[in-house]
Order: sequence, then C-alpha cells, then structure tokens
Amino acid sequence: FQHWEPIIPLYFGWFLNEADSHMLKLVGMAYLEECLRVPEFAKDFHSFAHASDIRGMLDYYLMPESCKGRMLHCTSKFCSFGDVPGSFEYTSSKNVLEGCGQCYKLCIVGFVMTPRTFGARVKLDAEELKLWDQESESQLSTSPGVSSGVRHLVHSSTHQNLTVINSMRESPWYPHCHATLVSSEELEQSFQPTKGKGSRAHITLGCAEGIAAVTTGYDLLDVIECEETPDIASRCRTFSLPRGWLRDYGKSRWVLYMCREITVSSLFTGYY
Ligand code: ACK
Repeated sequence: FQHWEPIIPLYFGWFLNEADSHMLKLVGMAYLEECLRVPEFAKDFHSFAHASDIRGMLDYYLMPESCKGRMLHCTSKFCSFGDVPGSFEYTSSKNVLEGCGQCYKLCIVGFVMTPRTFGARVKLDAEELKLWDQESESQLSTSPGVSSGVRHLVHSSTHQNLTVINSMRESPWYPHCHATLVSSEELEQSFQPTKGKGSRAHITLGCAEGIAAVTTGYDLLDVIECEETPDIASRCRTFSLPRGWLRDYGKSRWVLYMCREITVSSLFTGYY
C-alpha cells in the first residue's frame, strides 16, 4: 500500500441508471414542449433554432460527443486524467474512495434552456456536496418538494421517444399549459434561492450542434448570476405553468423552476 497511486479518470460524477436516464430525457422533452406552448418562449426559441415546427425545435438540442451513449450524468469533479489541479487529492480523498460504487438519489429542481444548452438543475444534498469539487459558484436551490411521481412514466427503451411523449400527453401527470404572467414576488414566495456550494450541479440533456457539454455548467452559472442580481430578477418576465414557473432572463436565457422535484437514482464513480 505504500506505493499506492490512484488512477485518475477524465471526470467523476453521479451516473443515472438506464431507466432513469431515459425517463429524465423524456421528462425534459415534455417540459421543453410545454414551454414551447408559451408564445413568448416559442418565438424566442424559434429565433435561434430556426425550426419550422415544434418537432424541429424539439430536435434542436443534441447529445454532445462527450456524452454520447445512454446514461446521463452529473459531473462532480472534472479531472482530465490528472491535468486539473487538485485531481490527485480529490481522487485519493476518503470521501471519494468511500463514495465510489455507492448509490445516490439526485434531486432535479428545474431546467435551463439557452441557444447553446439544455440542462437539468440538480440540488445536491449534504452527502453529495462532500463529493462536489467544481469551479466557482453560488448556490441556488428550491424549497423542499415532494419527490415526483413520474416513475410510472419510465417506458421500455425500445419505444420511440415521440410515441412515449404522445402517450405522456394522455397521462394525468402531463402538464397542460395555461401560462399566465406572474410577478417576480409571486415566484420568489414559492421558490427560495440560497447561495453556496454546488449551484453549478447539472445534467446536460442536450447542446446545440458543435457546442461542448461543459457549456451547460457555464450557462447555469450565468443564470444564477441573474437570479442573484435583484435588478435583473425583478425586471424579467415570469410565466406560471401548471407544474412550475418559466422565467425569461433575457438574451434567450430561460429557466423552468419546477414546483415538484424529480428524484433519480445514480451511481457515483469515475469515467475513464
Ligand atoms: O455536462 P458535463 O458536466 O460537462 O459533462 C461533461 C463531462 O465533463 C465530460 O466531458 C464535463 N466537462 C468537460 N470539460 C470540463 C471542464 N473544463 N470543467 C468542468 N466540467 C467539464 C462536461
């Protein structure tokens, strides 16, 4: 053990199982479609997606090369096989050694949509925060919600996504859109942002063609900066949807705050 050296991966993270990866992709698409029924969002989205119909807009985000494959993940530390400072210490830390191979519940609290990326926001709990080691950030999280009952929407991966989305429309869970404009105060009464560690935690659901996955975290940080700037937050438009609030931070930065969190299962490990 004296000469024990850890093998440093490309990155560490929480990897969703296949069923939850599939479910979250579908839920993300369903929410995106819901947002597209808000005319202001659809108009703005069309301005950068240049798609002629909803189907085309839903196809705008693609899984980036680095995230190809079936499993979604939330990066806890990007190591670049040891090139990133602190990678060795992180990899050999007690928390990481003990955390590898363990299961964690990840809490999804919303979605961020920009011309570059589509990401799910993750609220890390105290145990998960011990494994979190990404760059500068401030923290935003929602008030505790009820774990969503969306698991019944997990379908066999042999189904085509479109077929599943169609069947989701029939489900009582599916959010039917009657968007109304609400005041910033109204949103803030239901949604309490807090500062701190872990605010950049996300799951990349898709990127515009040619955009790298790392951009999702930057877009999220950008949005968090808006959320924490009272001047911006008080001026932006917020639409109330049946299952959340859709907020326009300008420059085609949109955030969907969910009123009920979604919990997904994940395995913490390195990606080599
Ligand atoms: O969506 P992500 O967190 O953004 O997941 C992918 C994963 O590593 C594999 O590429 C993330 N990633 C890439 N480069 C960086 C970086 N410089 N800092 C933090 N995360 C990164 C990317």
